[in-house]
Amino acid sequence: MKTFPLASALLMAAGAQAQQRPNIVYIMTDDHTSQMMSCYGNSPVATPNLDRIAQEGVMFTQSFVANSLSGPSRACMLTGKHSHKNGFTNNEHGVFDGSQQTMPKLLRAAGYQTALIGKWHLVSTPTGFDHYDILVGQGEYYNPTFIHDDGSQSVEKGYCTDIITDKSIQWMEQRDKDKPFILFVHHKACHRDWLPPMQYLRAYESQSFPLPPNFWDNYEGREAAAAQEMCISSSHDMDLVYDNKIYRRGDNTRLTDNYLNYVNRLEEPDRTRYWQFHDSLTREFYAQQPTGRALTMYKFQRYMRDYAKVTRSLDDNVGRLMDYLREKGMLDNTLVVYTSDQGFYMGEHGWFDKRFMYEESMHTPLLMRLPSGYARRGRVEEMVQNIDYSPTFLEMAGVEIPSDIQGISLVPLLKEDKAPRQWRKQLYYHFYEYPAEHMVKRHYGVRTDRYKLIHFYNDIDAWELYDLQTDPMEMHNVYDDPSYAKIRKRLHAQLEQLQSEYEVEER
Ligand code: SGN
Ligand code: CA
Repeated sequence: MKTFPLASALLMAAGAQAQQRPNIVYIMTDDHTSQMMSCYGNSPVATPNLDRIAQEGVMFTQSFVANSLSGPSRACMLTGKHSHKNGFTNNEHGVFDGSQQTMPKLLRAAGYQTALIGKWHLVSTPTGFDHYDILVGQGEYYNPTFIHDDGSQSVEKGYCTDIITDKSIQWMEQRDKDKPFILFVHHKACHRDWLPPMQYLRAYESQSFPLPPNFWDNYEGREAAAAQEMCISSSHDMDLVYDNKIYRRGDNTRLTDNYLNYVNRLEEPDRTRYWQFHDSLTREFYAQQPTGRALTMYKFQRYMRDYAKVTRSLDDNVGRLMDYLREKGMLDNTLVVYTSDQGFYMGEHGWFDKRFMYEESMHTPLLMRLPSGYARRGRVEEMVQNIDYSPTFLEMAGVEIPSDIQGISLVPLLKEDKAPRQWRKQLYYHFYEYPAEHMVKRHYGVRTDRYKLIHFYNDIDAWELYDLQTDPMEMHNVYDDPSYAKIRKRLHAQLEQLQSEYEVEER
């Protein structure tokens, strides 16, 4: 084949330029909350590999989701739009419309290789990816089934967090190294029912986890908070067999079959090791037979220990992925993002799960290790939301941000090692999945740096207002407090402004 020197020189230049566009490794967990990350402070478990990303890069302290539930949060991230615009408002009735504009599609059209590995959870077949290898629905912890991009399925041996990391590294190994890429690493961990990896089966068992100060909340003045079904103390909400793994042969709770099906995916000798340990826990439990508050305390400790075991393997695997990028010399030209599809309650208000616009679940961890050319380091205190990820990645890749994207690019926060003078002052939130598991009522609202206004609607009509400065645990609804009348009026106006800006029809 005849080559023309000028044409090949141009092609090489284009290739070199293409390579300069940063790669993006986007690691998103399921339900990993910042209370369980040591870089955020006060965590009862250490996450040294995540801490290292925070030390070498930036840690967002005011990072939030637009809708605190898996599918909706993922749809917001992929489209840069709120739920009412991307159409995926809730897990139970949603099917993501894969024909719409998404950030991976835009990056792909601009020459990026795009790959997705792990939890997808948007029901429809993924679109916009050169390669995908996804879990079925919520996925399984042990020997999980994967759906490959040729439509076939297979059971993969091992623990899901390890497998997702292995597959991510394998994909990076065999990718076209002349092109930039975005890789979505979507873990199942730390989603319910927190089944431990074998190497940490007995870890954290002697550790006693402190109760959050508002664990025994009585929900006074907060009707929707009182009506939820996500209490650690309730045997209906947190199941002793399924969630706490206290099981005697023949025990039959609402979720026993699910529990046994998940555990029985283990093969020998792991299955025997699993049962030896959990049989011993069960014997100890029935020797003590705790009741009332003692039973709740017992369930809390079990919950925290299982979550900690799952988290530790997540941290190990992030370390493994970072080692790969470091060894290959890729870190200088790669944006690494660590986030979750939402936050989670670790006993605050007496709860597990998420959904509410209250801090622990609206907040989501966000760490970034920046490619060269981005000077910001340390804590970033500006308010950001998961609809911002799409425009950020597009801008970093040099792709024009479509005008219908509702999030804003975080590039101005990251370029210089100082905060920009102007930044957004308020965030919009909307949760739709009701009636449904955990029974969190529909609500929407506005959050500013200091206040939060929430409207619970549908089969209820209740407004709540919190002053996060004086009441960071959101225990006192001051909506009807006359001393907040002016602030309340201002927040209503801010909410209306957001609803009109985002073209919310249902108000
Ligand atoms: C499952 C869980 C719920 C959880 C939802 C949504 N129940 O239904 O506890 O709130 O997922 O989670 S389970 O019995 O199946 O474990 S999400 O992160 O996917 O939105
Ligand atoms: Ca989730």
